[in-house]
Amino acid sequence: MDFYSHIYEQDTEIYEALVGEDKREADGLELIPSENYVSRAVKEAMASSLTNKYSEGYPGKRYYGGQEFTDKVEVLAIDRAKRLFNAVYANVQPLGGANANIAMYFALLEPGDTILGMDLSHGGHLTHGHPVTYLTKIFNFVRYKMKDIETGEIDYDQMRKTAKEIKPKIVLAGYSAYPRELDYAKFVDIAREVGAVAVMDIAHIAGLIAGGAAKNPFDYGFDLMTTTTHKTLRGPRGGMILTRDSEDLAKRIDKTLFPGLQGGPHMHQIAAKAVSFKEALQPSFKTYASQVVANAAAMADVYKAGNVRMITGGTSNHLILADVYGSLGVTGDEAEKLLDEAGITLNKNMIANDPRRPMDPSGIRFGTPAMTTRGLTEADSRRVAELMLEVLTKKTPPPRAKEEVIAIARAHPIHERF
Ligand code: DSN
Repeated sequence: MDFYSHIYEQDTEIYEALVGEDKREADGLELIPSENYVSRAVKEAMASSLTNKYSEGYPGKRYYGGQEFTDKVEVLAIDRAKRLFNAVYANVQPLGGANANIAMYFALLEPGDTILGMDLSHGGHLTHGHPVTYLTKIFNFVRYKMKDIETGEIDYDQMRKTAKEIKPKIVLAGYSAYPRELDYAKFVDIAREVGAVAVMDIAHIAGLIAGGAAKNPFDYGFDLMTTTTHKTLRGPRGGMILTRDSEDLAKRIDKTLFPGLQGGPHMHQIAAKAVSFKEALQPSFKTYASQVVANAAAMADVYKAGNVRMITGGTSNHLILADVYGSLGVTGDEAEKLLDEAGITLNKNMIANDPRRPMDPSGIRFGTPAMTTRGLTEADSRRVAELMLEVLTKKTPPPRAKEEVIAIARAHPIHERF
């Protein structure tokens, strides 16, 4: 436990919590689709001296001295991000995905302007206009939905009709609980027809895009993308904004983020982003990204064979949304707790048109980014899915389920590969 030797000396309570979390991660199977395991190199950058430094501004234009190394770090992060996503501009300072989306709205809109985004209950994100967010006090969000929950097809005709009526300034694609690819060309067509900026929130699938296992929305004409860096992209917790070709948009984003919204950038986090982007530029990351998708498909096969309803009928990306209440009579909350007891972590989730409540919905959401990092393949993924269904069907996790989970986890150490 060398990594924590100083914490051990001076703060036993935090030391115990850190060691406990390390053990939980090592011995459990992490299926929350927005989580991953960073490399040791990314962790080292997060723990570096750059956490001490204030660097308000941007490379070459800072408000504080001593920026010789911070500038180097931020320029490298920006260059690598641009290469990963074929972008002309990247701002790597957003502290998280929500911050990136908030900056994007303030850069592109005036108060009262309208955004057309995906409904949360159909897969969208809180920051895409859910009424509980303060964003809805400032901007006018109108939401689109799926036409067919069983296939995941978006109602593009209705979207076009709505867009013509409400004249949004932003047509927003992207999601946090949608298992299919979107028809990007249709989004861009609709945005162009009404003079809106086409924005895609790629937070969940950034790693799949970077690794070539999902389409790049920039190839279809999207103007701007926001993302987190810690999900499929496997970097540190954080956010980022990218543009395809507009210098003007880029300048507006820079100014809005700082000094408009944030203070000093977290330079240790930016160094860690740079390290993870270099990892994602390697050929091995392509193998990783396609394995994430193959593993999710293998799990969906088992759910399908077990007659468990999946929203959109399965998956084309890294995540699955299963209607466990409708199919197995166990609520999302019960399922989350039962699986937790067996050492499998995932999250309860509302499904489209859910008759239940957010704290105890009908669904569970799970995915493969973290377990694929550990080296699990399709056969392991099928076995994990079978174990999940066994636990959910019996409604009491048999002790051997937890033993098997621990055995699978220990056979695939988190940092064996990098
Ligand atoms: N919390 C993230 C997720 O789990 O998808 C989104 O913000």
